[in-house]
Amino acid sequence: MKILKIVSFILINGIIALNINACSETNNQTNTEKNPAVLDSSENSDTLAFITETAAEFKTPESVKYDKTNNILYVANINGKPSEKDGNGFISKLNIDGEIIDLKWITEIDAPKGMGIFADKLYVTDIDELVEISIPEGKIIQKFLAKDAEFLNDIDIDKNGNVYVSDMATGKIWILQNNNFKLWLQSDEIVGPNGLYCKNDNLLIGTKTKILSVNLISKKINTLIENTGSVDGLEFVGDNNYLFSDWSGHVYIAKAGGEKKLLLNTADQKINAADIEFIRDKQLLLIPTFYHQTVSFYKLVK
Ligand SMILES: [Ca+2]
Ligand SMILES: [Ca+2]
Repeated sequence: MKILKIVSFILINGIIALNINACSETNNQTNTEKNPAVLDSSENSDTLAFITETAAEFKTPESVKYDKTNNILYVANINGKPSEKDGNGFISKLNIDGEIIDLKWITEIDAPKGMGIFADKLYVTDIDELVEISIPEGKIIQKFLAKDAEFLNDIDIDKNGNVYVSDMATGKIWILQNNNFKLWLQSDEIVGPNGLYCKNDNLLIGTKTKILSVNLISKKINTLIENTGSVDGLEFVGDNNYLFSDWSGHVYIAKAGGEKKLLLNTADQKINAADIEFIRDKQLLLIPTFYHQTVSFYKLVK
C-alpha cells in the first residue's frame, strides 16, 4: 500500500506538472511520451492518474463493482464468448489495493457481465438470466430467467431495491421487483442499451449513441448527453459530471447537456475499457480491461 501511495503521489504530481506546463510544448511532449495513455484536457481540468494494475489472472473481466460495506471489489469474468452458456464464468474478489483475494469466489455461471448490490445481495447478469447471490454466504440464492432476452448486460438498483437490467440485443429494460423479473421498458429511442445508472428518480441508460434519462415513475425519456458513441460503463462523478467508457479502450467525462472529453485512451495498446466502476469518496476509477485480463486503477484528479 505504501508503494502504491508513493507511485500514486509521483504520478499525480506528474499530471499537475503537466497542467502547469501545458503551454510549454517541450514539457508536454516529454510527459506524453512517458505516459501516452493519459491525456491532458485543456478545457476540463479533470485528468486521470494511473495508480496500479492487477495481475493478469482474470478471464475476460467485463465489470467491477465496489462493495462499500465490506470494502471489497467484485470482478465479473465472462471467460470465453460473451453469449455462450459454457458454465465457466465466475466472480472474483479483489481488495482495494489491487490484490486478488479469491479468484473464483462464485462459479456455476456462464458469462457474467454487469453487477449491482442491494442490502447483502449481489446481482449479476448472465446472458438471459439475473443471478442473485448472498454476499455473506458467498453462494447463489436464485436465478431469474428473462424470457426471450439475448444479451443482458448492465444492472443498477434504485433506493427501493428495484433491480434494472439492460438487454443490449433486444433494446429492452427489465426490472426485478418483489421477486418478479419482468419487462419494464421498450422504446425505439433505446438502441443497444448497455450501461445503467440510477440517479435520484431517474434511470440513466447508455446506448450506442447517447445517454438517456428515464423517469422511474412516468417512464418519460429525455436525452442527457448527446454524441457519446457507444457507452459501456456509466458512472456519476458529482457536480453534474459523468464518466463513461466505450469498451474499446476510451474513457470520457461529460456534463449533462455538454460535450464529451477524452480522459483516457488505451485502444491503441489494445487494452479495453469495459464496464467501469467509480468510487466517489476515493475518486477512484476501476477499469476491467476485458481481453487484457486485468483491472486498472486510476485516480480522478481535479
Ligand atoms: Ca463463459
Ligand atoms: Ca457492460
